[in-house]
Amino acid sequence: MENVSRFGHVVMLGPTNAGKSTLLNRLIGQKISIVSPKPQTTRNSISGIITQGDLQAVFLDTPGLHRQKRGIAPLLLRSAYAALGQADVVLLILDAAQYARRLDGLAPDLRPIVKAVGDGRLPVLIALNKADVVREKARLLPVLAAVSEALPAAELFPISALTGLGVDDLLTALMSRLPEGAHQFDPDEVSTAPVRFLAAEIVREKLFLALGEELPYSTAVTIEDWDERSKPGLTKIRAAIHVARESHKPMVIGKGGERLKDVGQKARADIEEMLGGQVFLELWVKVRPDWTDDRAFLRDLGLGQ
Ligand SMILES: Nc1nc2c(ncn2[C@@H]2O[C@H](COP(=O)(O)OP(=O)(O)OP(=O)(O)O)[C@@H](O)[C@H]2O)c(=O)[nH]1
Ligand SMILES: [Mg+2]
Repeated sequence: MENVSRFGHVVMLGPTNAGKSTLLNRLIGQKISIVSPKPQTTRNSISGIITQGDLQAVFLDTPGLHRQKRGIAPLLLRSAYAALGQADVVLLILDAAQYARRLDGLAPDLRPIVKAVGDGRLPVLIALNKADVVREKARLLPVLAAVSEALPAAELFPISALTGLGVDDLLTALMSRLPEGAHQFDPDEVSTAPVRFLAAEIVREKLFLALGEELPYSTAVTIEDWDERSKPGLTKIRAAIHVARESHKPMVIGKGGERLKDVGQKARADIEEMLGGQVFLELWVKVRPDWTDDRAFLRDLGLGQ
């Protein structure tokens, strides 16, 4: 055990869908950040706090680096790079399985990252995630070689955020890179995000999983009402699902309201687990035309200035 107190921010950066949020949840040991197989799931920087004796780290899960120019993608990109301003340690997460199949996808993904963190100012650790899917481990070698050529000072860790493989070693290495400093949170705190925000995120996750390819990107969720007082042990939550067009509304609601009901049931179960109590969750769908261009609303969502 070290005697010196260490504290710092670990910024998790990487291409979209690499498994950043899955890794954050694995590190914290509970679900804080939402996960889906679709790209651009994470929209805000989500914090998770880990305290191990004299060591305390705030992990910031960021929106994936995505080259798309449409919709809110550029905002998400800006927010990911903005998080770097707070970094004491950088954790890059790459989908090793994807590159093991096609190394040619690696260079364009790495270029902006090298530009942002390759100056050697901050310690950089790289998690080559999804190692569980790479059956022939030899396939990882060219990926390792390419990454260490691009970022020679970085330390590499093949891991699986899904199975936990290699994650303990990665965490030990990350915590040992923290600068000296006083802890800023109670040891039992797991996130700086308010539970209301996390609840809205849970609803958004269920929507991402329930909806097709395009629609998730034009939905947003806000908490309209949160009542813990009217009945002890019960939290009544009213959440609005914002869609960009009238025609999206029936798609979210589904035939006979089935889809919305399903989203609501799944979200309620997760929110109950998070709050450790009973939840009554009411969802309603609101049309907010072209909200992805509405700066004031984006600000309310914590996106953009
Ligand atoms: N097989 C496997 N799948 C993984 C692993 N880590 C994450 N995934 C899957 O990869 C998909 C994307 O995971 P996320 O954690 O949402 O990825 P992300 O990097 O946060 O993505 P964005 O928020 O969209 O940038 C999900 O379907 C995860 O279940 C892993 O180690 N192995
Ligand atoms: Mg994510």
